[in-house]
Amino acid sequence: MSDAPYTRADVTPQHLFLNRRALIAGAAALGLARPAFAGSPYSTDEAPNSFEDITTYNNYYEFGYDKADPAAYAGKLKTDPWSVTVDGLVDNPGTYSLADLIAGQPIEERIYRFRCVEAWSMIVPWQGLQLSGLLQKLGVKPEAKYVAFETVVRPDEMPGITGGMIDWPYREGLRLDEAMHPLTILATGLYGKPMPNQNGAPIRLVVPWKYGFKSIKAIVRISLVAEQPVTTWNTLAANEYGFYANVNPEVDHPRWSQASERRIGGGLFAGRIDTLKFNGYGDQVASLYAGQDLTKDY
Ligand SMILES: Nc1nc2c(c(=O)[nH]1)N[C@H]1C(S)=C(S)[C@@H](COP(=O)(O)O)O[C@H]1N2
Ligand SMILES: [Mo]
Repeated sequence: MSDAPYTRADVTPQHLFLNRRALIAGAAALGLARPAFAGSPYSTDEAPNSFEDITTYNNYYEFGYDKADPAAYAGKLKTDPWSVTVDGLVDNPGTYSLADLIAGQPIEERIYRFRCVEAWSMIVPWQGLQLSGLLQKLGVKPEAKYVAFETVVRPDEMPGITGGMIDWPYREGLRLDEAMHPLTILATGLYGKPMPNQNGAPIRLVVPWKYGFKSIKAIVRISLVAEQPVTTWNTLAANEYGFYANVNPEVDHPRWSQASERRIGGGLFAGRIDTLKFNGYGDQVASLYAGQDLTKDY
């Protein structure tokens, strides 16, 4: 496995970044190994943030509220062995080892924009599997309308768990059509490496058209349910964090504008950039919300 296409990204300022295809072609011309994962039509051509940016500026409140806390403390989390319980309205419920759970599901690279509700963003080269394939394998019953997820709770390994305002586990959920959308992945790594603990090892959700808080980390439970599930940020402040949480520059957070965002790692020449509706994935996902008022279903 080679990290060749990324080595340059790690050291090259974004404004000088050669496009990815040129880098891959360049690597091939130099006789370097080909990248481990084939490109995907779902990936953006934008320059990925550096591995450093992606793994040192994190939100993962189980390890503390500061952006640097997850990188400092998440190493304590034991991610192997790992099992995931699948329950609810599903043909094949059970507690699966991670390997058994994802067996047979193709792992692809997906380079996605990632936009936090706090108005910062990054470009992340994930690798993972489409949630749709896993749900098909598990057999979703017709009565199921939503998918609910839970993060592991291990107070001994997660110093942020004690005290604080959150009723652990961290919980998230998607409507079934959102979960089945091909852009929705369960990510098992980034930059061609296993998922760093601070980014949600060993398996986390990534839903690129939604605010980052929907992309729940360190998943240990996947439940197929009939009703809209209770989710962490929506429970904490429903007027600030909706269940849908689609990236939307037209609907401000009550305490700040969502019209623009700060691209992390942009360096000297970076200013704020405009936030795109559905984080730029509108062509693919806007039809999921036809007929919904997104100022109410924020
Ligand atoms: N379990 C858990 N998952 C979580 C969070 C968290 O605090 N706990 N934070 C969310 C938020 S607010 C964001 S922006 C992303 C950050 O992902 P990253 O650290 O990989 O960039 O994770 C999301 N998933
Ligand atoms: Mo976030």
